[in-house]
Amino acid sequence: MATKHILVVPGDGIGQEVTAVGKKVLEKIAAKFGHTFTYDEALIGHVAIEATGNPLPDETLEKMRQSDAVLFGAVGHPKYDNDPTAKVRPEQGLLKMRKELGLYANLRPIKLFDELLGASSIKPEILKGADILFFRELTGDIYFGEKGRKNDGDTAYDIAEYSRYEVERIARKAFEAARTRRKKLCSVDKANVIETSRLWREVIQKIAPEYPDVEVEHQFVDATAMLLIKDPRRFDVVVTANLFGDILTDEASQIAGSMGMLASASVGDGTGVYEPIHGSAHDITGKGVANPLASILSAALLLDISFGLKAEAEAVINAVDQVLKAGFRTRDIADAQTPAEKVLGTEAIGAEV
Ligand code: GGG
Repeated sequence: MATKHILVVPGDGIGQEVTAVGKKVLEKIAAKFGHTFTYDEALIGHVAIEATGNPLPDETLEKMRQSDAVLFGAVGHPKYDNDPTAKVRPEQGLLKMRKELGLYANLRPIKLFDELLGASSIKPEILKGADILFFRELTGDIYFGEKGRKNDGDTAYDIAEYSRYEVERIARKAFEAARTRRKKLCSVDKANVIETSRLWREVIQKIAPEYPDVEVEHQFVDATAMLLIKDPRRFDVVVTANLFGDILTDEASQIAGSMGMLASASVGDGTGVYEPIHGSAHDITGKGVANPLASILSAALLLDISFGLKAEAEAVINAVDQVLKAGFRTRDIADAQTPAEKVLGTEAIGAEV
């Protein structure tokens, strides 16, 4: 029986609503399997700025370091999106958390539940069986390089940087994962134009011979964007840089039916952080309609990766599958055939799971 301490960091907007449901699922798992999970909460993002002036208070970071895993929600607020001159922003909390905890690998499984074949705008015959695992590099690239305005104020710049070491450590994680799956790795870059991408490709080519059982292909990011929609089943494990991974996985969420279905795990040197890939979605905040399945599936990743509780993680995924098989949907994954009584809100679908 495991005894573990989990820090719950709901953050902003619907992060609050979906994370509460993810936590309930963890409580249910602990009761069902006889584990002892203890919980604490901490602030990040806009709610942290409001309370302390800091998007990632020291207290939150310290609590993260002291925990066995973090169940995270989302950060963001429209007030900052509409004020490009704001100096303090919720997203700074997220980026600092990743850097401080050394969370360089962001795993984003694109899993299509069979029952949601009809929820996607992509044709079912192209989608059926699609199953991709993205590795998005998380602590480098244009997100963390120097950024600013030139003296004239009319010219802005963001520097993208990668070291060999940074590329190699995420590439090795992706190769190892490919070995446990269909043994295919697609490395995505823009090596025909961008220097960091040329280094990226060079590193992957250098270490590939150490994984002779893994078939490697290199794709440009623009081609990948097209292939994800045209032929998603050609991909198994995909490894890419921070910005490309951010964009491609939002696109790939349509393979799974909705952004509300995509969970993620951020791992590396410190405490693992588990969160839906979606943001704070203030347009639906407080309406009780947000899809909590990504948070629930993030809890499953937490059980599996940080705690090694594979059966428990499977139980969560199976429960989600059963709920979908029973016809229950949140608004984002419902279609014209879904009877109104099967379209549930955040808490109600969580209770079904
Ligand atoms: N749960 C994901 C989240 O809060 N996303 C908002 C965001 O600012 N994302 C930027 C990023 O993931 O790099």
